[in-house]
Amino acid sequence: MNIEQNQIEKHNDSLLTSHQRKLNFLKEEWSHVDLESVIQKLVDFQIAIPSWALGTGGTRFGRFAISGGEPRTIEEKIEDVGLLHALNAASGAISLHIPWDIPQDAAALKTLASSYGLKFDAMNSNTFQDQAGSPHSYKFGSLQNVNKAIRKQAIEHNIEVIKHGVALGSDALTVWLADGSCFPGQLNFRNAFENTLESLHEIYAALPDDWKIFVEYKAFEPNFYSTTVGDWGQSLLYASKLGKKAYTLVDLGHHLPNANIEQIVALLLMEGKLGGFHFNDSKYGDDDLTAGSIKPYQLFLIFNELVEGMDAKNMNHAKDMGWMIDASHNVKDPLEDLLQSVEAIMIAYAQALLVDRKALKAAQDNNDVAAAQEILQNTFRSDLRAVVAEARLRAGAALSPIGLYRDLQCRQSLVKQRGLNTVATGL
Ligand SMILES: [Mn+2]
Repeated sequence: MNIEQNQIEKHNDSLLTSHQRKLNFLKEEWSHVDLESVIQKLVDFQIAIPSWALGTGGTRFGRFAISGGEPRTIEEKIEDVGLLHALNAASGAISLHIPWDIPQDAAALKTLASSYGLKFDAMNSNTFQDQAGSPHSYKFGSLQNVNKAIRKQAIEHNIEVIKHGVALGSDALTVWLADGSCFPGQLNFRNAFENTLESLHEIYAALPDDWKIFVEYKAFEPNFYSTTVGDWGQSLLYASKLGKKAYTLVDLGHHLPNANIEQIVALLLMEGKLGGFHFNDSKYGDDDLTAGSIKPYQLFLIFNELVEGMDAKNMNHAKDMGWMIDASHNVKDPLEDLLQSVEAIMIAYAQALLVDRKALKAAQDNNDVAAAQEILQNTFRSDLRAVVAEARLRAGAALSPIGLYRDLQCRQSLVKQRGLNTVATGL
């Protein structure tokens, strides 16, 4: 379904007085900083939506269709991201997954996406499932496999994904491997690493010059004893050995419990090797919960390092990193959930932009621990929702994206259009 501009304006008009009151308060509170440049950075910041987050996710215990109206095709997935982008003006890209979303007519898809103001973000390959008709199984790994023919099949799949991406105007490939082992003795760690590196070299060689490859790591699951790209150190090893087009990708849910992700981010940025980011939140493991729903302070601390580290390298916050949500939902309307994730990310980003860096540096140089904490918590505890809403307003989107989504009965329209029992391709 399409949202008309006048529907957004009518919605915004109804909330404008209250919004302006909150914004004016913040303008006064933050009169010593350039709030305009913060708002502009928020307008520019875009977070890609993965095609697999638009339908109902599942667990290994089952999958409950919740809301109906799930997108059945890539075209409908693009339409859903277009709907999100119309509501929040911050979801201007879609990330496709092959083979769940094989494009039949790339030119037509590009036209459709740009009609919603969307670009194609990083392409995702899949060697963690066996595909119908494939001669070889990935049961014992893909790029790491002891069998060369299986490695070759996985390499060729990744090269195929690059080709699809080139046709769509994407410029990055994300490789996440389920490869690893479930029991001690199953694998020779060094051989698994070397096989994986050799396979990645072949994929790297097929990358166009202006492309990046992101090597995503994950501590455990589906393998439970070892993972062949298990942590940021292993990912950085691969990325460093591969070359300048290779980067590490941080997925917030892919760490062991209590890992200091903000420190990982700071050091990867220092090395110029942080290329992509997957947002989600978790309580216990790779829970794929809504960004900011469990640990909002951690999300802020991560953004604090992202902003500090990117500024130190003169990087463009909006363009020099692949930002994406990676989540999958079992109990919420996936579109409402994505709106909530984007909002949480924008708030954390806004808070990080407002950290008093000069004062923080002075506190650090003086070992003034209490002052350093005060500085960080001062912005974290400020309610910046009106600043984020102002960015949306200026970009022509809704002051309250979820409010408008519900007022316009978007889900009901999608159910009417697509039916109650549609199932999105993917997980
Ligand atoms: Mn991920």
